[in-house]
Amino acid sequence: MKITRSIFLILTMLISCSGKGSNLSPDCNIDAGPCIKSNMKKEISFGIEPRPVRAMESLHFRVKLANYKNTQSVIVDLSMPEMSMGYNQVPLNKTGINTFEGRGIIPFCPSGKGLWKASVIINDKVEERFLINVHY
Ligand SMILES: [Cu+2]
Repeated sequence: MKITRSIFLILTMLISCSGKGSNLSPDCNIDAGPCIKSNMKKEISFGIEPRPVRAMESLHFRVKLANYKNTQSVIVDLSMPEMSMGYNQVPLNKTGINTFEGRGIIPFCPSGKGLWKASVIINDKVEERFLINVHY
């Protein structure tokens, strides 16, 4: 059932992937380890394994938070800048005091472009965006 859903998700993405893409570039090197962004005293660490990060592989997402209070939910939304890639959100489970983890897949984009945007959504609000390069 879960596999069927994943395949459906990937097919939907392959079909819906359209647009010319953008001239943006990665703002962090996800292959080197977790990326960290901070805003005031709040800090988000975002990591993906295994590295290097590849499309069409089962990926482990890990978000670590510092100075966030009352965190009810953490979701990673995966999209491509200026492209329609369909819905792909990975809900994370709390695995430690400030650690949230989950598994997901980044699909192949027929355009060949590997720039993905991972938005970290905390309590239904986008807190931070990471532009990462994914290998095909
Ligand atoms: Cu795409």
